[in-house]
Amino acid sequence: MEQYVPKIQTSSVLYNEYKRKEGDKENTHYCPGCGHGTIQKMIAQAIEELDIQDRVIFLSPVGCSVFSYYYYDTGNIQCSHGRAPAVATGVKRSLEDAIVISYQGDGDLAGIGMTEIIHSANRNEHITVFFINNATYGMTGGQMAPTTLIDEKTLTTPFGRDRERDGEPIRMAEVISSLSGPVYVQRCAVSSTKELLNTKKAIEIGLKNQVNKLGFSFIEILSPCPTNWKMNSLDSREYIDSVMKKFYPVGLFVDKREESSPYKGSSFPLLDDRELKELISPTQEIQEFEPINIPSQVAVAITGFGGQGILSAGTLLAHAGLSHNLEVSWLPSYGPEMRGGKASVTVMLSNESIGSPLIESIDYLLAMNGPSLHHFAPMVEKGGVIIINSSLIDEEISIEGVNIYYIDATQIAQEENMSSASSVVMLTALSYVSGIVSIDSLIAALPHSLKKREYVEKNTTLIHKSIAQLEEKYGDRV
Ligand SMILES: Cc1ncc(C[n+]2csc(CCOP(=O)(O)OP(=O)(O)O)c2C)c(N)n1
Ligand code: SF4
Repeated sequence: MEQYVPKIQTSSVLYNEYKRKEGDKENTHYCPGCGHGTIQKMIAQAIEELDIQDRVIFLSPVGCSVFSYYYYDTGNIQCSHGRAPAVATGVKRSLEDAIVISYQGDGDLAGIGMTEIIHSANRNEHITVFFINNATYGMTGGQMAPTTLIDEKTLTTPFGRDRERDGEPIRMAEVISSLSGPVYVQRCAVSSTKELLNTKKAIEIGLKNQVNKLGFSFIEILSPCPTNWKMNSLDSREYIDSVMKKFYPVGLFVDKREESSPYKGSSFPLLDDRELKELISPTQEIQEFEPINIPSQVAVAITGFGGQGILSAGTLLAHAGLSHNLEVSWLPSYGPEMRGGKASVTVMLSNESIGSPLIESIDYLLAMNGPSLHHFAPMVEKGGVIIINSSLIDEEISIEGVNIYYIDATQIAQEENMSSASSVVMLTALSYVSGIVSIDSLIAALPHSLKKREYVEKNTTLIHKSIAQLEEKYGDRV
């Protein structure tokens, strides 16, 4: 096969070909002249020069740089709007050798994420933050940002930003410098060659501070957005030098590298598995059951509508998995409606650490109503299983390589005067057909999701009754 040769090799830290990107896989999605491309290339080069590629976890924000994971051949996490410093805190505290980069725009960092950045800086988290200040909300079409200059025209300030109405723009490098935590704060710019060289140097220092375990580094970079500024590339760089820098002076604000001693690691003791489980369920002892031999990872989807007990069934299954000493994840998904809207939960059970709770395919689908069956059935793997709530789904289906079971879940639950517990009948069927968790572990997990003793007893009876019906229909369980 012919080898792919990139047009321009910028850094080995950036992919040669952007395979995750849709369409054009050779060029980034940034507009021509955008500062993001220039800055991201310099960050990649600094990572390469410091030889830290295998340790970097790059956190991208919501904003034009949301797709940074298309480009960086490093660890990647895409964070909720403004929350990257909080995510970075968690990542760095659990992986102390990682080099954690929080890359954020001005809307993301100084608008919605102001709380996260202030507190992480104040705590002197050992992370590096690159703050890309283009004075506008680039991705959403150029609205006023907290950093938009006075008199600057944007989509939402067509006559210019007004000091009385909109307040002063926020100078983040100065705000961060007022805190005692940070070790290094610098403002630089993507404009002239001289500024670019300064920016490259500041990026290197910001990353090196993490290598040397010195503390929080904040690099603000004035960056062009030619598209929303309605300028060409050259004019937008000139605008940074002649206009932006007057309000946002470039330079060094804090440099405590000399007086900071390297971080020696957390003094908090790490919890072992047992202590962790007790912390999650402080009031209930988690019973231990025989380990279960499951394939390395099993994905279960419980699906239906709000009010069917879908999410609690997921919790029950996750608890049962825990008591078999499996790794578990629980990821709910539901519409804004309280009851009656779509609801589903995916639970992963695994013998190994679970990298992500997101699933691409399903091993066991518990379909509690027609629409959810039709929606999720195409995701079931060959060799997988679908369990259908035949009380509400009046059809028989056949999918090549997939085993289908039917159980009158709603009816069985109603006969016990427990119409909202039909999902427990479905879970019982899952245990019956798969053995991925035992019936005993399901029963033992009931007090974790049900507070009243009376409900625990009623659900236990329901589980036994469901087993009897399943055995009558399908024979002895696995
Ligand atoms: C919770 C939430 N609020 C608002 C938005 C809409 N939104 C997407 S990007 C963005 C602003 C991005 O601007 P900035 O952080 O300056 O980055 P840029 O696109 O300029 O690089 C906003 C408001 C959203 N996606 N999510
Ligand atoms: S809109 Fe602005 S910030 Fe976004 S990619 Fe285009 S030039 Fe860059």
